[in-house]
Amino acid sequence: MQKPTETSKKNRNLYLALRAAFPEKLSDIAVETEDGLCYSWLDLDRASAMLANLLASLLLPDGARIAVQVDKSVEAMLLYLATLRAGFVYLPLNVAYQSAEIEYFIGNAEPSVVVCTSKNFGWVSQLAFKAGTQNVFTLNADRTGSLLDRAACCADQHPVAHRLDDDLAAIIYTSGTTGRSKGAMLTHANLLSNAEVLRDYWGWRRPQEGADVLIHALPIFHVHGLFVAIHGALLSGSKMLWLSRFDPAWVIERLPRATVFMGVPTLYVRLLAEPGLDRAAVRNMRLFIAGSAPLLIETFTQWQERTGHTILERYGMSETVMLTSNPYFGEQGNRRGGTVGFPLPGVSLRIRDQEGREVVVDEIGGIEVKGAGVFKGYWRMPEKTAEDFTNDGYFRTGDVGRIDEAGYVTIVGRSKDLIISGGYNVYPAEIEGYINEMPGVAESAVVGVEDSDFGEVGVAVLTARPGVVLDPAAIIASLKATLANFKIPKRCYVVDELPRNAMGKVQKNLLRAQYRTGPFR
Ligand code: MLC
Ligand code: AMP
Repeated sequence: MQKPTETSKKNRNLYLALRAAFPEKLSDIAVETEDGLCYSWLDLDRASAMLANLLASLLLPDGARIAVQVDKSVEAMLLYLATLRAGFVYLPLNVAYQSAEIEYFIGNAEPSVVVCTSKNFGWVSQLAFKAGTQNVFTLNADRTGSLLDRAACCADQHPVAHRLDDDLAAIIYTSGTTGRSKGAMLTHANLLSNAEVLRDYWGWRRPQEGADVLIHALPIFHVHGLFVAIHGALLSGSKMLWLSRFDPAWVIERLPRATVFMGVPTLYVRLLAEPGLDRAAVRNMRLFIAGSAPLLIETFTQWQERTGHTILERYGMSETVMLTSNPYFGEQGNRRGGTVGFPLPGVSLRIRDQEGREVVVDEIGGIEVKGAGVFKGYWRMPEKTAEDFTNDGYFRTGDVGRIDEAGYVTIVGRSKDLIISGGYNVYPAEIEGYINEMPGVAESAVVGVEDSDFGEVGVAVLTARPGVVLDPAAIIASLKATLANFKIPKRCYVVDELPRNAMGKVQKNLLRAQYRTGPFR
């Protein structure tokens, strides 16, 4: 065994790096909420210490998972920081998930602590206790709940737990093409290295350099809002104007006081629909960043025309954090609409065809990546992990793209059967699995079709068993009772048969073309 070097033994806890970047004046405001509440940098440090002390007092095993399904709040962010600080593993869950989905995550991740809203405590605690979780706390957006009550009795100083580069910081569940979600294991080094690269690449300004102000309008249970946005602000000592949910009017009201905004394309589409979005509103803005789903060239161009700003599009995923970005600094090149820019420093990105040959300039193939941000593997799924990495250590993203002569990467599609709707991933296999179980259904196919608001939405096409008459509205209602709302197909059709190719495989491309438009039926 190799003897650890001095560097490898150093405390590499991500919180330590974030804390070191706090501004000197800890009494300055770090976060301001939409209802005017202000948190200083000292408040962030003390409150996360109290929560970390609470977690530490529970005597949890090493590597314990802290599963959190709560509404967006500053306290939820503090719980994330506290989890890092105490050295445990943060496991955020979309608030839209319902009981069957939560049961799977809790069963799979076996968290030692579950934090949910008081409204959901009944059913969530039942599932958690059944799965062996010993601690269930509540946390509500109005700062009530047992988590904060208990933390109020804890000390506000906490020594940051010693963690190495390779230790887990978070598990982010991403849906799988087989219908079952996989937990992407991200380490302290994955998250810190990516945050540092983005700080430099996007020119985040420290307070002494004119201070950035970020409008934080994204949910904090995914990579975009939790890591890219929060780490970016904390690592540069920038203030956040914190919105508990995206409301275009709230964003526009805050634009004159802000310098950075991040959003999925739907947020830009909805902002463009607001008459208040004009050059005066964005006069102090430095940077608009988009990602998580393809940004339409129309949105990119309209934004330029309306605001005079060129959106910077970047590309990433839960398993890898951020991979590519259009340039911020002019000397690196222009921001090109329709492209996701260049591989970020430290990211090795290649495109290979189906035979595994690296393609030439402008040729299309599967995107594979390697780099410090690439995750450690899927939680308790070694076979799936092995399947998704090449023999020489590249991660197969499942995205299809090309690189042009100047080095810009363009994503042209996906080899994985995935719908990205308003920045959320929806795996058709999961929805089809539920539909196929419904009485009277013979088979189903869920496909993604264009949508002007969400970019893409799901449409379900199904066939009935002989002699059965199916009601599409009842199918949708039944799905709504089981699955997170964003996964529900927006339209549903019952047909005599699904189109198949010579191999018997359903031809989803034909369904996509056929059901591109049309009423719910
Ligand atoms: C809401 N609805 C959606 C939806 N969001 N339908 C499809 N796709 C979505 N994304 C539906 C609800 O089911 C509901 O339907 C109706 O819209 C209104 O719900 P709502 O909750 O009021 O919606 P709204 O608040 O308007 O939310 C829309 C949104 C939200 C765009 C603000 O979806 C959002 O915040 N998206 C961001 C997702 C994100 O952060 N992705 C990052 C992933 S990280 P009904 O029928 O029930 O009324 C990643 C890696 C990377 O991808 O590169 O960043
Ligand atoms: P997630 O699993 O939620 O992290 O989603 C990751 C996926 O989002 C990627 O594999 C891409 O398919 C998609 N994605 C992220 N950013 C972009 C982008 N800028 N353009 C197109 N697709 C994107």
